[in-house]
Amino acid sequence: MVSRYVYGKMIETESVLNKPEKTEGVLPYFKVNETEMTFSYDMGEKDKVYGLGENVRGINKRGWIYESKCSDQMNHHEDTRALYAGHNFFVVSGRELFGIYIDYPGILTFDVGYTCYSEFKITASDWNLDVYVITGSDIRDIVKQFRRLIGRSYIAPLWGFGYGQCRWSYMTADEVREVARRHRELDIPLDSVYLDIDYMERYKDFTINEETFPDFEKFVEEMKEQHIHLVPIIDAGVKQEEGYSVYEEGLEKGYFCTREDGTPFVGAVWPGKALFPDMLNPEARDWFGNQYRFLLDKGIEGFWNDMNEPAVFYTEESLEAAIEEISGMRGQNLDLDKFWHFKDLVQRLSGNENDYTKFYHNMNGEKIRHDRVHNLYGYNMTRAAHDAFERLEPEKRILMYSRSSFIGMHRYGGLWQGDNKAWWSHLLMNLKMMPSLNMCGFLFTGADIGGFGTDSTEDLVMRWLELGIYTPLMRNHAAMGTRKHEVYQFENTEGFRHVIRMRYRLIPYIYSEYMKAVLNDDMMFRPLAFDYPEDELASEVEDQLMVGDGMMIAPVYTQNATGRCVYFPEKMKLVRFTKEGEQQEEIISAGYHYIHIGLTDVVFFIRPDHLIPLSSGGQYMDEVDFENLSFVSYLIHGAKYEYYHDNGYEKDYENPDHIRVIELEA
Ligand code: MIG
Repeated sequence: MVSRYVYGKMIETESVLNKPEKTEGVLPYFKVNETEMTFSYDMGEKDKVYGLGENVRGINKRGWIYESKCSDQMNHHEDTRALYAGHNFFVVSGRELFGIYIDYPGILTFDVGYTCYSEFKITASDWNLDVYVITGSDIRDIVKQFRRLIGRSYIAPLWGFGYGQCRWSYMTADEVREVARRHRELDIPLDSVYLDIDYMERYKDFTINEETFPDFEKFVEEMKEQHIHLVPIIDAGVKQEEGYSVYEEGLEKGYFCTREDGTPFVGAVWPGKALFPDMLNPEARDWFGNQYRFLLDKGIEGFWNDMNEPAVFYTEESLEAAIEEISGMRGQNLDLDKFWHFKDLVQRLSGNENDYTKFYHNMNGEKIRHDRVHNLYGYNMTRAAHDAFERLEPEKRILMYSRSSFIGMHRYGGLWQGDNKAWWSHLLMNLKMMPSLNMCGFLFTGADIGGFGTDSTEDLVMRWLELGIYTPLMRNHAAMGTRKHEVYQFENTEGFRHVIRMRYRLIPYIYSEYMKAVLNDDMMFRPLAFDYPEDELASEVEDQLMVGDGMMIAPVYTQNATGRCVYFPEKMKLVRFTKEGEQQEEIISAGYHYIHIGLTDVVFFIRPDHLIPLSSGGQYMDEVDFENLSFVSYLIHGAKYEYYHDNGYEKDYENPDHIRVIELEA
């Protein structure tokens, strides 16, 4: 059951499509304090809190304080409060069971037993919000009801599920060709190579550097002949440069965010000074979306939207003020406090909250200061792209995912989990984030495999791929200046070939489970707690997941480990695929077991009376045969599997012919 409680008058976010009538009366569960603008809930000793989408820390969110404040977080750690998203949905499970969604475009704080272990306190920045309370028979049921409110999740094209290689600093078309060549030569499957900001001319959106990427259209075609898709990045900020048509046109039409006095707001990002398209103005959004045509016309079929929190490195005045203050320090004896302040002056320039109070949106004629609607920006950039794809390429599924997001954006694209590090802890974080993102409707997601911001190692890339083979988005990515970690940079070619090939063998299952999750408003990745609610040990497992209907995974996330402890909430079958081509199976009883998982082993577990369909693989998705399947199964009485398969490109998702029931007898 869903009830909607209304406080003040919310600025419309359009995250909820099917709004129920507002409920009169007192909000259940949470105490409301209008003057403090807070909601608080008394948590029982054993209460757990799930959800909040993209955030650091546990599957159970209790014990930390999180903020919904979309931020460019190049250096996030366990103590980071806000990542790139505003995902204000959670479920409390314990003495009581309920879900809450706070529909609110501004900054929110979720103190989940951080200040006081027994109190869950939510603080808003102004008192104009809608609160949805959802009750149901279990967590999954609550999630489904929530998802029904917010509408169906984005569906990616089949090739988007293939392995993708990215690196910030592929400087020329030849470097990109090299990635493709190495993969094909070594028989390591590949479906896409990403183009980071280096393909553009001076970081200008919707331009191509003709010197380094000559004859782009032909290049796209040449790659497609090898069944490889190029996926360019699009940044939120538009370079301020005379003669640059996107800038000039946007300026002339008044489509950029403005200062209070109506002049355009200028902030600095990659290209230096840039203007920010007013993604909240429907006309400007249409206009920005139409710009993608430049690349669609060149044969591009997928994009990733970056810097759309929006990230602002600095503004002219903030930079000026900082320089001014720093100049005043010249010749001074800087003691500790002053020195820290000096460092802060520069560090605080980027993503500065003050800058977010300096510009305005035109929302259907109403002038609204950015900080009040901050979390809607990336969402609406991606919506701009999506709506344009619907107009320009209505028949096609276009790959689209974004860095920043808000609930509602899940209808328009997926997301990647932002600038992680080549840390083992971030491999685990990738796993933990999958279910909370699924709760919020984000099904097409994954993290930068191998780690983005620091030097990676061969074993970390291998282990990360062993998780990545299950995540809908499977992309290896690294930052400029870090050690190269394309899989062919390392010695263990056979191991990498095997692990990535397993993705293509597993894809009939992964794709089928993804599509069913989308079409049934369900979760593809679930904590064990959701499937085994009566099992107290299962409810504490934070490093294993249920994937789809019949599978459990337990990736290795410790360096030099050759196995790990795995909790089995019930008897399951272990399946191990070795790089030598062996398939080993073993029945494991319920409880804790140490499971050997060699560096290149792909291991997963099947629940009783379930089956996993497998293909024979392929070098790219279009080579995979989804008809002639083999199965791994654990049969006691027999298994029945709903296999979803469409051609991966058309949009007739609901066609009943896409579902077939596969039955195996014991
Ligand atoms: O602040 O385009 O998250 O994936 O490689 C850096 C360069 C800007 C941030 C993205 C990252 C991308 C990088 N971008």
